[in-house]
Amino acid sequence: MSTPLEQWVESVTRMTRPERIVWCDGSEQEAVRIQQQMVREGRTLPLNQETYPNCFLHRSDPSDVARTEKVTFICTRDREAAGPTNNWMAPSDAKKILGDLFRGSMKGRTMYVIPYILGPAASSQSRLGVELTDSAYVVANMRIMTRMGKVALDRLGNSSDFVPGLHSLGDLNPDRRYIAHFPEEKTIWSIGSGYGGNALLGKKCFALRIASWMAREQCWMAEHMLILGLESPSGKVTYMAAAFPSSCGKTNLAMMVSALENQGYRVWTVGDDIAWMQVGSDGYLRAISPEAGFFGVAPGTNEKTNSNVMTALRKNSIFTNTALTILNEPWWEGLDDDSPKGLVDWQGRAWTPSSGPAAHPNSRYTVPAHQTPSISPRWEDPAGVPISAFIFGGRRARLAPLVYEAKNWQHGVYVAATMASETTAAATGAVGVTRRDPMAMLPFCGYNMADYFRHWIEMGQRIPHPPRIFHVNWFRKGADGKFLWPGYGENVRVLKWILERIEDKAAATETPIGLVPTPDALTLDGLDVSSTTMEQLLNVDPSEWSKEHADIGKFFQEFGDRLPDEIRDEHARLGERLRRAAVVPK
Ligand code: SAT
Ligand code: MN
Repeated sequence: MSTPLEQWVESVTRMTRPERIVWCDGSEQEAVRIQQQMVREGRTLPLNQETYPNCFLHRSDPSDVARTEKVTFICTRDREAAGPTNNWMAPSDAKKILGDLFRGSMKGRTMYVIPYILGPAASSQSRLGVELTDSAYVVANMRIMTRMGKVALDRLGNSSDFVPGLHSLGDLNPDRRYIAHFPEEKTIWSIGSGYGGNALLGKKCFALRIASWMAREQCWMAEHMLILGLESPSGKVTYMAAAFPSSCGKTNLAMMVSALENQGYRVWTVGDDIAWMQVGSDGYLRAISPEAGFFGVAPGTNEKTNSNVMTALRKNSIFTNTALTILNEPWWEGLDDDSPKGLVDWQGRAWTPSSGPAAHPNSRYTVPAHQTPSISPRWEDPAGVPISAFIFGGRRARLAPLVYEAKNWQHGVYVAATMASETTAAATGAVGVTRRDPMAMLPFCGYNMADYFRHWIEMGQRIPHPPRIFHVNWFRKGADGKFLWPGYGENVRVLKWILERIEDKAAATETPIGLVPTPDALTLDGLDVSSTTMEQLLNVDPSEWSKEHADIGKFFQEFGDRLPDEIRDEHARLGERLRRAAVVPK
């Protein structure tokens, strides 16, 4: 009798016709074989084995360098279940279109069977997936990003309780690229891309799109959030989870070297991208990171912005689409002040200053989490860590203050549902355009976002000790176009205020949008930011916010009647507060 997994592998084999099948066991010997295979295929190079032992540089196809949201589909029987913010296809149409592309797609290739666990191996919050892929690069990345191989197969046994994900490079033609999710069947089909979130099916496809659907069914939460612990001078660690759109500094925040370390404030990393949370027996929301590694943006990463990851990525790491120095080391813009001589760009061509960035703006490193000096001793705690605060944020050159607190859970859900950010290179499309990105989940929510808001409202009633909700903006600019806040390690000052709000120790002023720190509530000693700059950073301008309010109203119209009344009420209340603020002279 074959197991459900064996039966599925057999049916995919019949469709895709691989020349050979390799069941991944996760061993060291297997890792070496996969690396050799990648090098043979010609797109991967070993890096300097003295300074970057066991590290590789991979150059993806130049047309395949970021997630492609246009060809990412949620395939539910009822179109409304996917909602207005997702691309939708009927499951039968998707199976037909993608099935035609998958037919024979692995001829002459190896198909790898990758069983994996999302979350700590011993945690009941963890889930199983199996990815079938014809890409050795995907295997090498999944090995870092998940608990993969024998450990997963042992946990699975004869069970059918896993998320099957089928992936093939196809012919890498963007016209024949599709990433299709079947949440009702908990299945993923992806063809035509070998890059990041399109191809590592455990990441955004399962851990967010499929998991968000499962989480609604089973009363938990799958969120696009980093998880960090803030240690205070007493040694107590308070955990916070924070959502920002891709490429807005989640990894750097999660691994921050605190500017207040000499005062006893230190940051511990639990996860940098995704949080799975359920209500614990103690009444707190308990979070695990489903991932075992970090797939971070390389450009801008350096000793100052993230020294922890700089230490971590000196071994056992994969670099994708970075530049290469004559010393055979990876390089990217922002790594150091000058570009070294003799650089080769991300496409393998000799680089000159006139040829544009040497590293692709969305170039990445894949690094094992445990190599990070800031990794929390509890990062694999099977019970998860208790979350005391949610932090939402985006890139807003104007409008949003450095930090503010929502009045309560329901208002916090409104704040998160209305967040917006200027777009980055993490997805294909225009960069720098303001787009509304609720909970940073717009590209990752596997169902109708109006229902997702409802799920959030309902979770608030289920959590006896719900996290307090905050909004931050590290990216506000002055009239001269320069950032007002230094960011990075200095952001701990904002985390400290958040901690003190949780402990009822910090002062705040009520504004129409929420609670903003009083001028002296933030710890600013040792920081070179003038009081006028702080005023600008914390300023809430009712007339600008009135425009924002109108814009939010337009965004909500998309959801029609499905938008929860609670969100509608919060929107009306904000409008009312802004109107009052506009007529009352200061
Ligand atoms: O390409 S990924 O989705 O893995 C990274 C990102 O966009 O955040
Ligand atoms: Mn992300």
